[in-house]
Formats: sequence, C-alpha cells, structure tokens
Amino acid sequence: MLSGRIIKGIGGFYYVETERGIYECKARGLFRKHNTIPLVGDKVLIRVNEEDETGYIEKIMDRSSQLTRPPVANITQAIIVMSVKEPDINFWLLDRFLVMVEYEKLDTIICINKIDLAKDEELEFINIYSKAGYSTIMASAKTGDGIEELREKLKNNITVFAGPSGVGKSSLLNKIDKRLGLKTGEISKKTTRGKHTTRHVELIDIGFNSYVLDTPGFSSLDLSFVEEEVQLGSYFREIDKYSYKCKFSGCLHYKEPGCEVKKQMELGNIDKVRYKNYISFLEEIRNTRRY
Ligand SMILES: Nc1nc2c(ncn2[C@@H]2O[C@H](COP(=O)(O)OP(=O)(O)OP(=O)(O)O)[C@@H](O)[C@H]2O)c(=O)[nH]1
Ligand SMILES: [Mg+2]
Ligand SMILES: [Zn+2]
Repeated sequence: MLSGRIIKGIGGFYYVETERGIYECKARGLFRKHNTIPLVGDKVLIRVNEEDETGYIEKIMDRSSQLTRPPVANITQAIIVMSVKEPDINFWLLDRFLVMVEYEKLDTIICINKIDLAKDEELEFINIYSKAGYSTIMASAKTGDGIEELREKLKNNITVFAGPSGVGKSSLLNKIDKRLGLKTGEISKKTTRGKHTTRHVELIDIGFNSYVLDTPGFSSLDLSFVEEEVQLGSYFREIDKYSYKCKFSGCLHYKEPGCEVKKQMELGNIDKVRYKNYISFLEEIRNTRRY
C-alpha cells in the first residue's frame, strides 16, 4: 500500500498525492458504514490497481483537526482574509470567523487585503485585533504588500484561506506562488460583492513542506457549534484574558455585577464593537437553545 494525502474530492473521486504521483481513488463502502467520509487533507493509505492506475482508499489516518466549513482535515492554520474595501470589511463576520477558529484551536492570522484602496487612517482598526492578541498582516495582491510576510507564515503549515467572496483570497495565493494560476473574479460594480469564482475545495502543494487551501467565499457562518453560552467568552481572546477577574465564575459579561470585562471595556481595553458582537452572538446562542 501507498501513503498519500487527499488534495481534492470531486463527485465521489478523491485525488491522492503520493511520492509516485497523484492517483484518482474511490473510497471503500466501509467508510460510509462507519460514518467517516474521507476529507480533503486526510492522510490515507491507498491500494493501487496496476492495470488502470486508479486506487482505493483503504485507511484514513487519525486527524489532528477537522473543519466542517470548509470540510477539510489536518489544517494547522487559518488565514482569515477580509478586504478593506470592495467589499468593505465586515466586522460582524470577521468576529464570527474568529470564534470558529478559536473553537477549532487553529493558529490564526487576520489578513486585510486591498490596502492599496484605502488611506492609512482607514487601516487603524487593525490595532483592535493585534491588541486583542491576533497576528495580523496588511496586504495587497495588487502592489505585493504583505506577500513576503504571508509566504513566511505558510512554511511548514497546512493553511486554509477563508473569507467572503471577492476579498482576494485567490489573488493573494496567485501572488504568493506565481505557478498557481487560480481563477479570480470581478467585483460586481452594482453590489461590490464577489461572485464566487472559486467553487471547490482544493489543497495545493506550494513546496517548503506547505499546503494551502483556497476556498469559496461565504457570507454567513452558523455558530451553532457553540454548545454552551458560557463557552463563547473563551473564543474572544481579550474577553477570555480578563474574565478570571469577574466577580462570579461563569460570568457571561452580560448584566452581572462586578464584571471585569465590562469594566475593561469602559476603560478602553476591550473594543466596544467587539463587545457588542459578543453580546449579539451570546443572544443568538441563547435564542437558538430555547425550544
Ligand atoms: N485593488 C485591488 N483589487 C484586488 C486585490 N486583490 C484582489 N483584487 C480584485 O478583487 C477581485 C476578486 O478577487 P478574487 O481573488 O477572485 O477573490 P476571492 O476572495 O478569491 O473570491 P471567491 O473565490 O469568490 O471567494 C478581482 O477582481 C481581483 O482583481 C488588491 O489587493 N487590490
Ligand atoms: Mg477565489
Ligand atoms: Zn464578566
């Protein structure tokens, strides 16, 4: 048997990269029975049919991580891409992405693209996120700003690029590795939204022991994976940092007295918009739990 990694899945076929090349493989019925479906990113063992050079996936190795959206395994790092303009940055969505990657315990980088379209003072918001404890990169696929920094971060990682449609995920990847030639799209002049140019999930080998995953943009993100309201605060780094000083353990930083998080917000150490989004997500989780 030959070991490899699933880099793409289309219509029931899996493309497995091995030291002998890429094999088109089918999964055995066995997996469906046990409720494990092979995912892009999976390390697998395949049996190759020498006659037609196709293969069967015989075994899926244990996963170090598993995302549902996009469906992919063994990711080590997420780069959340937002554009500063065209489309305008959406903080509500950014904060939702951050909740997801914190939940998945992935290393996270916030990448703000299209800085060529903005004035310096329009980029100051990023301090909120670096102060909260996130790595940030300001980039432009057009001018090449930030590209070297991104390239450096990708080394020895399997990195997913996630973010809304039209923010420039594929454009950034094309700039990082000139050989990729990923399809990129126009922004609709009317809505300044992207038109979902990238349609499937594919892991791309860019050398240096690194893979990148270009993903189709999405405009919403369900938070139903957060099971308990009380967990939510731990997915906001700056809220998590102060919550140990709240008067009540299990404080939701909502209306409780003696709440350190609210105090730090008043002092300006926690951003008001981030806090507002926290409260809005908290209410959402609370309302979907009430049957
Ligand atoms: N001005 C400017 N335009 C950019 C930049 N990066 C990308 N664009 C443009 O933005 C549009 C969308 O870029 P894509 O790379 O297709 O965006 P995407 O995030 O991959 O979109 P989906 O695949 O639909 O999710 C294209 O017209 C790009 O030329 C940038 O840094 N500056
Ligand atoms: Mg794309
Ligand atoms: Zn509190």
